[in-house]
Amino acid sequence: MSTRFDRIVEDNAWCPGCGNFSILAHLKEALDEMGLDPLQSAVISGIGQAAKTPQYMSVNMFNGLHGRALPVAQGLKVANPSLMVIAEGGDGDMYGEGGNHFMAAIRRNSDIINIVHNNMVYGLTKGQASPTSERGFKTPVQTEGVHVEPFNPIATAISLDASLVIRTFSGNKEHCKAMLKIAIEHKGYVLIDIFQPCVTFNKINTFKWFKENVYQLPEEYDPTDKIKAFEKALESHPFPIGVIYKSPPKETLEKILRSEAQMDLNPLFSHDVDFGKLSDEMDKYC
Ligand SMILES: Cc1ncc(C[n+]2csc(CCOP(=O)(O)OP(=O)(O)O)c2C)c(N)n1
Ligand code: SF4
Ligand SMILES: [Mg+2]
Repeated sequence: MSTRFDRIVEDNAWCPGCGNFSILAHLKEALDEMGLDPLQSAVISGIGQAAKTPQYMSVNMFNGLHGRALPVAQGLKVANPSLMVIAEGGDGDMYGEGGNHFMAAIRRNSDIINIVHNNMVYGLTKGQASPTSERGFKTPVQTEGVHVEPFNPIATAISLDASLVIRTFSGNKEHCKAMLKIAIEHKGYVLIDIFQPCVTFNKINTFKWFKENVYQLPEEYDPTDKIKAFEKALESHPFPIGVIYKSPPKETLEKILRSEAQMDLNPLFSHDVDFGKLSDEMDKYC
């Protein structure tokens, strides 16, 4: 299916069969079907295989340092709240190198969508353990297997009262697209952790493994019940997928900062500039 977010790319660096292809396709279709304008959308990423996603889309993009997508995405949203802003990357990028930014972004509640391709491994650097690698996972570096329990992003996000917390699986097109649409629609910070097989460096958590180790939350599940959400976050093998937690409504970072500065939510470039005042200010530094 073609979308307005498609970009013709001669060289795609992903391995054939990688789950990243599905996430890219689901995201482009979700954005297109929701009528979003590529010129009014931005995808910000760091480093890694997942972080290459915006390079394969027709969209405003910024590809920065490893683990540093979230601060850029939040700054962009504050400067131009009319943009739809996505911060996208892998489990290493967002939960490891960018772990501090992950926690800060949840607390700040900027209206951004934080998409994490969770393949439980460092793909780009050839298969070392990531924060979400399971205990016992053997790699060329962790030759005797990972010694610690995996980081739980869902429980962490709930504990910090994230505005919306979602988990889905790249191999379930219908579910993944539906969850991406809910995430895009939501006002406030959204974590959408997407299980994604890395066919080259993770021979344990394969497409088949994920399929057998996830189950969909039933329709009657209430994501506003924080205690129940915590219980769900702690479940594993199988892992629940769906909207796991939704916080009570709260103000976004950009709204708070703009109201403190007595500014509306229009982009900075559309504000009138008082050049006389600006000139007076500049003169102070001469
Ligand atoms: C500060 C810093 N540390 C380490 C690296 C090396 N590095 C690049 S990508 C990567 C791992 C990426 O893993 P993940 O974010 O899970 O993405 P994937 O490739 O699995 O999609 C690492 C360790 C780096 N570029 N910068
Ligand atoms: S190394 Fe893994 S994550 Fe990276 S492109 Fe290949 S299959 Fe995908
Ligand atoms: Mg990874």
